Amino acid sequence: MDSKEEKRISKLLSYVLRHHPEFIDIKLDVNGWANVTELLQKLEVHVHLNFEMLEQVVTNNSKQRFSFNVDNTMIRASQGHSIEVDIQASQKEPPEYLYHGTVNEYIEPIRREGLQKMERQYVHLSPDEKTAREVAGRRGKPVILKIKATELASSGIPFFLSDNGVWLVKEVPANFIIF
Ligand code: HQG
Repeated sequence: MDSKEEKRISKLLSYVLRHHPEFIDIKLDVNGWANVTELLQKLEVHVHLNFEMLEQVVTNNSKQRFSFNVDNTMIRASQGHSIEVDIQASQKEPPEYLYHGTVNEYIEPIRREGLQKMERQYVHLSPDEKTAREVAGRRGKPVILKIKATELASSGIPFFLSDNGVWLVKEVPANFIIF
């Protein structure tokens, strides 16, 4: 399997495990886990995948988007869900600043309403500017916002850290953003 094929499978997994499990008629548990055997079976019409190939996709994934449970019988996306699942990300004190990469056209509404989770379950924040730049690059020319994370946490908003190092928060009011 080449990296192009890995990417295609990764995108399909993201689609199913974060947004549309019903696409292959699979159910995720409350914590977002899918049964691996069932997943492989039900993906069959879209892609021929065995466990070793799935493992390769999970291991090689640049952002470690997916993880297995301890005995490899279940798999889930580590973050990025739009469907309501409890990924049990650990609540953690953030560093003083975190970063969010966006694009110019969203700046005006973000100034008004702050950062909102939009279609997802959380606003995603990056630990460094470089990562934020990559996130924004999906949409266009990056605009990087600096978030006063410690201050926001002190105001009572909990911060969570996903298994793959993405900071998650329900919202960031505009007064905690350095534009
Ligand atoms: C923007 C990818 C208008 C926000 C990435 C963003 C990330 C607002 C977009 C992960 C707004 C939402 C998440 C407001 C926020 N008004 N626009 N009030 N508040 N926005 O995709 O952070 O590759 O849901 O700036 O790497 O871009 O899929 O969030 O541009 O980690 O694994 O609304 O997705 O990961 O877009 O990306 P998204 P995001 P994967």
